[in-house]
Amino acid sequence: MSVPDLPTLGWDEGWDDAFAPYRADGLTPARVAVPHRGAYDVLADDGEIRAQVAPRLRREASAAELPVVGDWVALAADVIEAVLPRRTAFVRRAAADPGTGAAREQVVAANVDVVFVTAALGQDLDRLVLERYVTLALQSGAQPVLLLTKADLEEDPAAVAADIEGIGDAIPVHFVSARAGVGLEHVRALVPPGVTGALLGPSGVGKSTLVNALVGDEELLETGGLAADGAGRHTTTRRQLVPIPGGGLLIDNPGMREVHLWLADEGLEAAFADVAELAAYCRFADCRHEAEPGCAIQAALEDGTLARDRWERYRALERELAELAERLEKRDRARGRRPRP
Ligand SMILES: Nc1nc2c(ncn2[C@@H]2O[C@H](COP(=O)(O)OP(=O)(O)OP(=O)(O)O)[C@@H](O)[C@H]2O)c(=O)[nH]1
Ligand SMILES: [Mg+2]
Ligand SMILES: [Zn+2]
Repeated sequence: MSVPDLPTLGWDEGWDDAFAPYRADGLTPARVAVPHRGAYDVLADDGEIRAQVAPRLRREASAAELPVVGDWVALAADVIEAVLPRRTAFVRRAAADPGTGAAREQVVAANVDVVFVTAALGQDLDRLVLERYVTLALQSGAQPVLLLTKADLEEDPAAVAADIEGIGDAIPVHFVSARAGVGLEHVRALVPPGVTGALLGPSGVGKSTLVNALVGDEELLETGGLAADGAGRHTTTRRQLVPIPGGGLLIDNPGMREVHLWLADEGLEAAFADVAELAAYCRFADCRHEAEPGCAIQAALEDGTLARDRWERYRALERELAELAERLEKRDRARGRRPRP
């Protein structure tokens, strides 16, 4: 793989400013492309390097501060001495620390500009799941785009488009087929040189196949078929940043099953900004939006300002988040009681 120059990798004046102190120390910038166990493939001005984290950084950094795919790092030869502050980050909620009980966060990808929320056509789309992914994308700070794959399997794209209208407050929607070579230009246009995109979505929707099509190498990333029962299996097992010839970068992710684990309240509010705004007008600050007098949500449902199915989806997500929080809390309590080694 030929390594693009730093600007194509996303380096700009802002990064340059952030890097000034490291440059003064004689360090050079590089971008993390593939995290391995105990090592990282990083892309630098002079090519791809297998780098290690400096023992001092490993000692002093919290888990969330260690390099992840997409991070800009400061290198001394093949040693990562520092991670530049992230512009955007996908944060995954992990189980709380059994010792302190503090909530732990795991950053899985950094400095992503555009998140392609992917779903496959030719089967029913699950609005709720798509909304979850969009919520997650918003939460990371990246711009979400809905990417409907396997367009060659869909007879009525217009009906599908109508079906998913309004998800996440009107984010862009594109249809692609890696197999038929359709719609690839939309992805290319959204990921020009210097821009980083990430593909997010369930297993088997064709994320890796799409990256291969954009790179023009069918064998670059491993792709797989769905199991006969349609359950899908994970073909991709690690995150990886791939330069697109003539364009920017795409991060291929393993398909995610437990999307809900990634959700946080702020993401929910961002995806349902209209609901949050309405709720601010309820007479009681702790309004449950059921039968309270002066409930702005109920009023909006009655006069049609708020669609009932949108409200129901919001409620379902909210319930799910509450259940998740409860489950995590229970698990953490159970772990907290276990004697520590
Ligand atoms: N009909 C059709 N099939 C496709 C298309 N793109 C991918 N596929 C097929 O879908 C299956 C899954 O593709 P992958 O690219 O491995 O899917 P993935 O999203 O990367 O899956 P994970 O790595 O498990 O998350 C493969 O059998 C592909 O050949 C397409 O545009 N049309
Ligand atoms: Mg894959
Ligand atoms: Zn209310």
